[in-house]
Amino acid sequence: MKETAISRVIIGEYSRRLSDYIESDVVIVGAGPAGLTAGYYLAKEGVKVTIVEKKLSIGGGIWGGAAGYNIVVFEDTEIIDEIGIACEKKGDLYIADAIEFATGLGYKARRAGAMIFNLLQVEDIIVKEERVQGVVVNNTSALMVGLHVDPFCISSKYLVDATGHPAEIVGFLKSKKPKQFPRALQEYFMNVEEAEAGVVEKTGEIFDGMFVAGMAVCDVFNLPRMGPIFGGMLKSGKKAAEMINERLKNSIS
Ligand code: 48F
Repeated sequence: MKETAISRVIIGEYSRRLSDYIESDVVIVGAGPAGLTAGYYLAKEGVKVTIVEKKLSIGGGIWGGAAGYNIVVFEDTEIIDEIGIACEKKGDLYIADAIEFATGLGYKARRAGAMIFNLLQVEDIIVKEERVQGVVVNNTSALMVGLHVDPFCISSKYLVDATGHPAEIVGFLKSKKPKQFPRALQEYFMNVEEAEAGVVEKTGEIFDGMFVAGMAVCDVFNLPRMGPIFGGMLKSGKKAAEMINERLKNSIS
């Protein structure tokens, strides 16, 4: 029967992928611009990387541009050129179509080999021997309606919090280790120049086995917000990927 054949192939393939990636080198939480860029640069180097996204769609804050005006802005085109997104120079800035950016970046990350699981929400992390070792994952729909459903887990050598403004994954660490994370997870007033530079500078490992990238960096370090300018997000994702690539290479040799 065709109907059940379709269902069987979907269920079989999804289960195969999930059970393959249940032990990943890197787990990235959040498929926004920072997470997708990190995923792209890791997968390109052959790293087994899983991106977990709680929403149905990837792209995070890309889609809406500024207040729903779906244009995004960059200060340079280094990464955007590599991704293959068309840009137009406007004075000192470059603009791109938010829809092309979201879909193009997602396509590039997936094509490079990053596995993306959408509609799954990271609800906690695994910390053993003072090192982050993986994530606790549940079905977003079940969480949305408040069902009492137990989660499953994905292990990681390195975890990246790319959850944007809420810095949700650092929040789990903070709630259980308040002395190590005493600061409130909160951005400072908007300041584009400071935020764009600061988010890249502070991208890195904040706990053994756990990196932070993208807007979450601003929350963790109380840096300013920057609104719909995306270069810092891409550079932060790339920097996290390069740092993790380096660590993984060193652990092999
Ligand atoms: O918010 P988001 O786009 O974060 P980002 O990559 O980029 C920030 C910019 O979009 C913008 C900005 C900078 O110019 O101000 O806001 O740092 O993407 C974060 C993604 O993480 C998902 C969320 O649905 C979004 O797609 N996410 C958040 N919490 C979880 C999660 C979670 N617990 N589990 C899975 N996904």
